[in-house]
Amino acid sequence: KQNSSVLAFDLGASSGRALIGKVIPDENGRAGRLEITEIHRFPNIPVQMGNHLHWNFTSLLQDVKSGIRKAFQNGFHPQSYGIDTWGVDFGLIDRNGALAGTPFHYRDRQTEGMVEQTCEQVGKERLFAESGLEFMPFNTIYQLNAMVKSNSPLLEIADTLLLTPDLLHYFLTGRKVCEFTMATTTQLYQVQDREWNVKLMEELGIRKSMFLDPVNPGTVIGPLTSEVCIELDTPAITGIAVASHDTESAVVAVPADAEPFAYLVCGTWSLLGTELTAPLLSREVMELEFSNEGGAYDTFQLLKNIMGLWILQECKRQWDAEGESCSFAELVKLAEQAPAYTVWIDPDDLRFMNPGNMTAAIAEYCRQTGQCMPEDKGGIVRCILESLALRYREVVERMERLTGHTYSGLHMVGGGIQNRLLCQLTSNALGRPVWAGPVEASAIGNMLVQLTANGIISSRAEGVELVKRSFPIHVYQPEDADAWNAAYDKYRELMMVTRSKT
Ligand code: LFR
Repeated sequence: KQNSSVLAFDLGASSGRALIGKVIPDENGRAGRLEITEIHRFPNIPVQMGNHLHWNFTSLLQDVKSGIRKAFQNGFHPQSYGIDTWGVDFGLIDRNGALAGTPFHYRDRQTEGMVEQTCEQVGKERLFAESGLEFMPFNTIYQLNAMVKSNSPLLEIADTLLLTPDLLHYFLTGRKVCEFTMATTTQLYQVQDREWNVKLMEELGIRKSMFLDPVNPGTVIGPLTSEVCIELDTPAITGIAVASHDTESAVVAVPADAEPFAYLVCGTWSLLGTELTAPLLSREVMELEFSNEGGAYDTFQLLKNIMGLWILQECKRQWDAEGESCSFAELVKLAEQAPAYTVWIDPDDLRFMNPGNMTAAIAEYCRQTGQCMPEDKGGIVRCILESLALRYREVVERMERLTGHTYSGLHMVGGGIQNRLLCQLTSNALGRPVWAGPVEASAIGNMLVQLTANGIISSRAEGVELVKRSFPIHVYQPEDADAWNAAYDKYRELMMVTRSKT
């Protein structure tokens, strides 16, 4: 009997989780349903060390190990495991196989000013045309350029660069790989030719020998090392390189019927996009700030990175620290009662990237744009959620301009859809339905790629059908069309004035 369960690790910027996915056969013995069970959940808290913000990598590795152990302790026998995480970040391995330094967090300040400097060095248009990526300040290229410019000795001793999921796999299996979807988040990868951008690396003084040739999602990495098996007291299950960029794993689990479809992967970040077979590299794509990221099953994802629920998470963190702690559910309740259409921010204004004091950053934005800062928590949360919803509409309309398609609605997946007010406001702002679900999209997409690699399902389409049969979708229908259209016009005007100033 074939083993039809797999273990997925999905590491997000605020927490990580381990889930078992088990395929329940139908009466014909085919994959009928996917049953998921969470076996481990752990916080992911970055650490400020001196002047830099880092991931607590050793603790993340330990939690992944605990997840493997717990899977077996709970009576599951997964055949394989896969890991997906946020993009762009990496660890450096020295020639003895040890980790050199502690991986930087993408919100570390070392990249401030690096987009401008790098574009000056190598040319902005060229950088976009070759990488297909928007100029997010944290992209790997800017982190490495910052290290080059600060003469980081780590770069001298680095033998291999491993992106976060690959770094975790390395310490579990002893094998070094570079997974394709993560490689495309570095901005050092040439999407058209599908190879590392060696010339660009040379021009920036980044050593090409640190980069391994990418492997496709679904590639078997290898079994856990015997040391890890002894430590965990588990069998040597196989590590599989899934679509290890969390956004790409989430896309695999979007239960879409129609093609083409628009999706929003909703978590700390909001990734709004659509699926293509090849990258779109026109000037307009660059100007509208979209990216082409490599996806699973030979796709490219045309998507826009939107600041997302980070802004709310940071306000909450601050209120918690001030002793006024409130759950997300309570905050959303307050927002429901707060007055509508009063004040908005541009969620993608860079001042919201890592301001330390988020409510002060919002207040400052309001002051500079001639708006009144909301008076209470409910008002602030309302402002954030409405601003996101309006921004989503703006980005959907831009995407329609780029692709020439009209999307009949928006699929929302990821943890952020538990915020039902956000889903409803998004539907309202768009004037179209929102189909919300599944919540655990990244973990599910991670499982589907493993199940394909293990021969339990035979295609991506079969995976999508499995998702549709296994997880409920909540439909939101648009409300208050006139009020929202008026709000959108007002928002656009506000953005036009404020963006030209900032
Ligand atoms: C979402 C995500 C985004 C990426 C951001 C930073 O979790 O992976 O796709 O832009 O994190 O890496």
